[in-house]
Amino acid sequence: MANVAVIGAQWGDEGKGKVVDWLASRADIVVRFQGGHNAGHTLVVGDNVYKLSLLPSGVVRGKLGVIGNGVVLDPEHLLTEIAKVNAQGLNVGPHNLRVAENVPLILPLHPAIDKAREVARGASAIGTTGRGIGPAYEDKVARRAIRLGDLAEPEVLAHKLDELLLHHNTLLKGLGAATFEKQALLDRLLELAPQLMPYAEPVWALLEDAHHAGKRVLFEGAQAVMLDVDHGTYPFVTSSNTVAGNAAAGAGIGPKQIGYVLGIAKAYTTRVGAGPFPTELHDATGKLLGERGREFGTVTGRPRRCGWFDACMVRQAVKVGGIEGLVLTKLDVLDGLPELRICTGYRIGGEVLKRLPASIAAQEKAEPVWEVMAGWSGSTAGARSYAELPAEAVKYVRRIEELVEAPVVLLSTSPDRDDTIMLR
Ligand code: 2SA
Ligand code: MG
Repeated sequence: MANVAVIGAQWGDEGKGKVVDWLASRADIVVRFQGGHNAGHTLVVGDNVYKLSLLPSGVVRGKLGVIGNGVVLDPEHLLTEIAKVNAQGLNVGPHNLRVAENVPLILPLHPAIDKAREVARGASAIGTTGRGIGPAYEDKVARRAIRLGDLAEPEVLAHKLDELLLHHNTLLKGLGAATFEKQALLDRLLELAPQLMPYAEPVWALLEDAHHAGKRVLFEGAQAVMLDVDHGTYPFVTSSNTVAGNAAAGAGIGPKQIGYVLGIAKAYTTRVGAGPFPTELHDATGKLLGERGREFGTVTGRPRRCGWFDACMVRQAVKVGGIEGLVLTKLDVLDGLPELRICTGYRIGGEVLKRLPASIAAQEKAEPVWEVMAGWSGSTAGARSYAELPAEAVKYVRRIEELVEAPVVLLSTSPDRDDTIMLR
């Protein structure tokens, strides 16, 4: 089996956690390459429900978990999340979790700025998770980030904190928020260092060795293509590249080591946070999808906005994300709906487009071009073979494949790992 990268094909929460868990059983190493603890992956294993946001999902299956340099790492959160899953019976520690020594850190000032900015934006707020993801990536690109490896060098760390605070305290003052003190930050980081440093490693070298040893690596994406900082609905995006190409840069491997790119899409669409959403439903059907699909953010508990499947958007995600096959999840949420809609294009100012334009103003004006399909009365929940599906459900899946120009290789019919239909 080739190395696989798993990425979201919509706006996140497509059910990547379950699929990654399913694939992790066939892999040796599971790598996170972007995002941070803004992600929320729910894994159901028997009676246990694990809610992971920073840890690679593979840790639940006893695989080696790796946090790559492309992630932004909140050290406090990392230790808390490890303690939480270990209290649930896992055994996560430096023996099965490795963290890139060059990963940039999220410090308490990052969520402070994230939240203060959101307040300052008022009605035009992005709807971030408030976890400091954006400000931490800004620091990385601005070349002033504190990286994990810096914790081993107290003098360098002190100097870097000076530079960081010069910038951030000015910003925080401007936003009317509380500023941060160098000594307290330094003391805390040095206190955490002995707990964190045993995890630090040149991950690129670990992956190079793994490659030569014939180990199979799974790259676990967070968020999704439409939240990609370049290719998504900018500025209503997260601050990292979520496309499969970033698995290479965010882990320190060559692009050819990503053998296969698997995209995950829900059989309908959801979005949490603000921003354009052409197929959004503001009616009873939208409410029904949210209730049946239990559409609440894993990290923040926010209700997710719901709408019909947008084939035009997923097709675009397939192209820019390099998706070779799709997993369609939560088909059962559509059970019993008399009629289904799929968006095949957008009407924008009298013109029909087969892609979502980059302009946010145009995206907001986009009216879906609908294709209406018959629903099904039977149940697809828990189906484990294609033969168990109603004919209309099969038609719906086949039509999606045609429109998005990628085969549906797996169908997930419940959160349970075994309720998965392999189509190819
Ligand atoms: P941020 O915090 O800077 O990354 O927010 C920027 C935008 O990215 C969206 N975003 C997400 N969308 C869906 N799921 C995410 N993870 C959690 C989950 C979300 C939660 O899996 O449920 O619990 O609320 C996630 N993370 C970031 C975010 O909504 C902004 O639109
Ligand atoms: Mg999620």
